[in-house]
Amino acid sequence: MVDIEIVNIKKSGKFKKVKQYFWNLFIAVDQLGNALLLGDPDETISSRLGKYVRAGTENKFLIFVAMILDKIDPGHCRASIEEDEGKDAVVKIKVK
Ligand SMILES: [Ca+2]
Repeated sequence: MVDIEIVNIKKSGKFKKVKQYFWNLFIAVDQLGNALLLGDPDETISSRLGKYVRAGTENKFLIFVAMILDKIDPGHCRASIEEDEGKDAVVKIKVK
């Protein structure tokens, strides 16, 4: 006979760990994307985008992408800015 243990994954605390695991992977992929786009490998694309917008970029593509993200999550790019990251970017953000 086979014993089947039914574990309530939410109550066991494993759900929180699984969620954290996928969130960590999402951040890692986001930062890999930023590194591939010549940014700092420790900064998310949203942070970098937020800095470009704050610096007054006139790049229509960047403004468009930021606008889409802000439609999904109001204030997303500015709220995502990591002030302590960006120093290792290959292409740095010019501030006016
Ligand atoms: Ca970081």
